Amino acid sequence: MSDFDPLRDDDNDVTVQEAAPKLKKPPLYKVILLNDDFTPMDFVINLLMQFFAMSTEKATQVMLQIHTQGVGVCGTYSKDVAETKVYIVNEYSRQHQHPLLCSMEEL
Ligand code: TYC
Repeated sequence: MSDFDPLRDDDNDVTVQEAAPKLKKPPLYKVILLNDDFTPMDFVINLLMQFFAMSTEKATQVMLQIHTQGVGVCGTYSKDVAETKVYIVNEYSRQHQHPLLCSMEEL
């Protein structure tokens, strides 16, 4: 004879509530450019247009903001994309013998 009875309530009326799934949004990162005294303004403007898809006007505005404030934001991305942007911008600047520094910060 089988013990299995689908109608038997043998949990002593304990209700188990499932935990809500803990899904956190992945963090975002700001890619930033730092000012220096040597990198030409035109180089920075062209770099912002080429790697951050900015218009001439936007790139000029961001470059001037970095020039006057010391730092400026190029864009906000997932960690992988931000790391790649930082890498290619720093490589590109080194290839052109400019000391321009690109970095990233968690939002
Ligand atoms: N300060 C530089 C100059 O006067 C221009 C510059 C702007 C350099 C932005 C870096 O991230 C930078 N030529």
